[in-house]
Formats: sequence, C-alpha cells, structure tokens
Amino acid sequence: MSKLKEKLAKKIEEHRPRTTRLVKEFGDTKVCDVTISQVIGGMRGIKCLVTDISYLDPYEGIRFRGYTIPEVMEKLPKPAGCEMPYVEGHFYLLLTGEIPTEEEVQEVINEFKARKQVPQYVFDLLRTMPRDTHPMTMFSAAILSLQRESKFAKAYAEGKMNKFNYWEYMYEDVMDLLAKLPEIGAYIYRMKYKGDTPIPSNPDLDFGGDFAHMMGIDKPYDDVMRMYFILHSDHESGNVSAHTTHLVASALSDAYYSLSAGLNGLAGPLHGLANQEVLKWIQDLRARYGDKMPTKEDLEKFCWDTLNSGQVIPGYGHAVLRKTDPRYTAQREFALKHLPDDELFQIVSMLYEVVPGVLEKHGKAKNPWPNVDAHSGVIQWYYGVREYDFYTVLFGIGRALGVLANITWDRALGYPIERPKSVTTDMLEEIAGIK
Ligand code: CMX
Repeated sequence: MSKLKEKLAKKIEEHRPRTTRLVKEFGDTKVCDVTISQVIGGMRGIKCLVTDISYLDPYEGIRFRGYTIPEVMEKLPKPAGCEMPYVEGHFYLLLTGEIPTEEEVQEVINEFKARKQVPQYVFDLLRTMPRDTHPMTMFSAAILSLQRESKFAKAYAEGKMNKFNYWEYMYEDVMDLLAKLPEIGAYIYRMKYKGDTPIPSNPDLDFGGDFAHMMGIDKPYDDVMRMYFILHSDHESGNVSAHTTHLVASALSDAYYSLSAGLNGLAGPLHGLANQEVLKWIQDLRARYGDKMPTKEDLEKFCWDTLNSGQVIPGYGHAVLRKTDPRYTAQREFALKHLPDDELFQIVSMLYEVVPGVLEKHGKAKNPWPNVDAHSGVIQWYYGVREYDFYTVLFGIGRALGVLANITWDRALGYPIERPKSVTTDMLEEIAGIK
C-alpha cells in the first residue's frame, strides 16, 4: 500500500467516529430553516452538504483544508526553479488535510507516473467525433469511455467489497483517472486546434509541467497551469460540478461516471463555461472599438448594452461569494508580475473598476464583484491558448482534483444515496397560507 493510501486509511479511521456520533447522538439537532424562496430558488444557502476539503466564506473566499490561497501557494513544495507548487502536493493536501513533505509529493508523482498511460481506445473514440464537437463534450466522453477500467465497478460486480473498504477501490479509480487527465486534455487540444499534432507525455515531468509540455507551450506556462489547476480545484460542495459529482457518486456510481457527470455541469455558461464567455465578450468589445483602446466610458456603455439585451456580464457575480474572488486576485497578481502591459489584461483591470459599479446600479446581482472566470482566460490568451472554447477543459482538469478527493471521502464516511424531498406548488401555497 502506498504511503498516501496508508495515511488516508489512518485519517479515515480517526474521522469515522465523528460522523457516526453526529448522526447517532445529534441526528435530530436542527442545522437551519428552509424558506420557500430557497426551495424555489436553487436551494441557495441551505446547509445540507458536508465536506472538510474546502470551505467557502462569502467574504473571505475559499480555504483549502483551512488554508487560504496565499498560504497554499507558500506552504506547498515547488519544483526547483518554479514559482507555483506541485499540483500533486495540492492533491495530497486536499485528500489528507496535511501539507506534504517533498518526499510525500514525490510519491504521488510516482504513483501518477505509473497510472498515466491512456488506453488507445480513448484516442480512437475522440478521433471518431466531429472536430467541431465542443472540447468539453470530448473531454467528458473520454472520461466516460474509461469507465470500463473501474476497479470499484469490477469489485462491486464480483461482490468483493464491504461498505468499509469501498473507499479503497474509489481511491484506486481516482488515482488512475486523475493521472490520465492532463494527457486527455492536451490531446484534445492538439488534435482539434493544432493540426492534429499530439505531443506524447514526458514521464519525467510533474502534472503541471507535463501538461504544459503536451500543450506545446514553453515556460512559464507550466507554472500558469500549476496555479490554474490548484485555484480551480475545489469550491466546497454546493457548486454544480462538485455537487453533481457527489450526487452521482452517492448512487455508488464509480469515479468515471461521477466525474463525467460533474464535468457536464461545469460545461454550462453560468458555471465553468463562463471563462470562455468572458473572453468572447471581451473580444466583442474589442471588435466594437477596432484598434482604439476602449475608455472606461466605452466599457461602461458596453456593460449596459449587455445588460439591456438581457444577458449577464460573464465573470461577475456569485451564488455564495460577496467580495472579489481570491482566485481572481491570485491570477491578477500573477498577471501584474508577468504581463502587466498586456492590452487584454489592461481591459480586464479596467473592467474591475467599472463592472461592480454598473452591477450595483443595475440592482439585481447580489454580488457585483468578479469571480475566478473573469481573469482565467486572459492569462491563457497571453500564453497562446486562444481557442477559448477549450478553457473549460482546463477548469475541468483542475476541478477533478477537488471533486475526486471528495468522493473518496464520501465512500470512506459511508454517505448514503442523496435523495432530497420535493413538494408541489399546491403544497407550497398551502404552507404559505394562500390556499
Ligand atoms: N450580470 C448580470 N446579472 C447578474 C449577474 C451578472 N454577472 N449576476 C447575477 N445577476 C442577476 C441574476 O441573473 C439574477 O437575475 P434575475 O433575478 O433576473 O434572475 C439576479 O442578478 C440575482 O442573482 P444572484 O442571486 O446575484 O446570483 P445567482 O446566485 O442566481 O447566480 C451566477 C450566480 C454566478 C450564476 C450569476 O452571478 C451569473 O450569472 N454570473 C455571470 C456568469 C458567471 O460568471 N458564472 C461563473 C461563476 C463562477 C463559476 O461557477 O465558475
């Protein structure tokens, strides 16, 4: 058994009694009330999910296992000469709650290396799809096709498992799957946009480094991607991609089924696709002003035109956050250091000064501040990834780290199949006293 799996086994043993005790001794203790607007309004604010992997404070933003983004970036081990930490170290943190040593990170790197080979049938499948298929469809289909490899599904079918060791098979699937995601993503990119010139994986590189290599982009793109994958990894459990992955896994569907489903949710324009929408929106803005750099007044007018045509301003607003997303800030700091004079970055910076005021005046969005998607595309664009419909795949590889860590713990703690209760409109009217 790997040291990571051993450590996880120990943590799980320590944690299980906490969950059991809460259910047994305090099962009837009330957590929160539920109002009609929450029932109709997408369950906003209802506290009915549990995860220890990350927590989203509306004002502070995300903490991964209790650490803020700057703390994660500072504390996790980094490859020699690099600014950003190993993605493998971040995954170790998400899974165990501990900052790994160099040696512990190396072990995860080696595990991924041993599991990273993508079966040929996945590439064959991708090649049968029309080239104008959205890359998220390709990515999700590739992951779904890998389901035949599931060790969990196989052991379940053979009746080999009991509830207490479900997590071990889930862990094996999670590691097998994660290790393959960089190559699947980069293959789609090179096949679809770069004249069908996939670049083979370099087994000596780490997760972020190998991804940059397979994309065919030089340094510091490896650091861009380490940062990107870490920032996008997890945002507690209620967002569409995390919740969907958890929900599907709750039916004892394996990691492949669950992640593929979660990614289909990430592909929606109100969720992960927003980073593609932001770039498209900014390109439309630039097209309107030709070579001239738009002024703040121009930007303000463009924002109002967007709102008045009934569209949302992509990259702004959030269901939980009520301040600037620290994932936006982390990317802004990177951009200030590496691409301060980039025209697109300057537009994004100007938008930061303009959009919150416009949204406040508009009076609808509860949060007028930027979210992660308002910034991600600009950095990708600068380093040459200009095919913006690919951006959500990058988000998806990052998001896999968090949601797969979560479903490993779901199995470990024996969370049951998810099954909330619905009511009819008649019933709500009765509850409201109007019927
Ligand atoms: N532009 C214009 N209107 C906005 C808005 C924005 N950026 N953000 C919210 N609103 C509107 C909503 O559409 C809603 O209008 P209606 O009452 O007419 O339906 C109203 O303000 C209230 O919405 P809210 O409670 O503030 O926000 P929600 O929790 O319903 O939705 C989100 C959150 C992110 C979907 C929304 O802010 C939005 O559509 N933003 C733009 C898309 C985006 O950036 N998505 C990425 C989010 C991060 C991620 O998941 O990747």
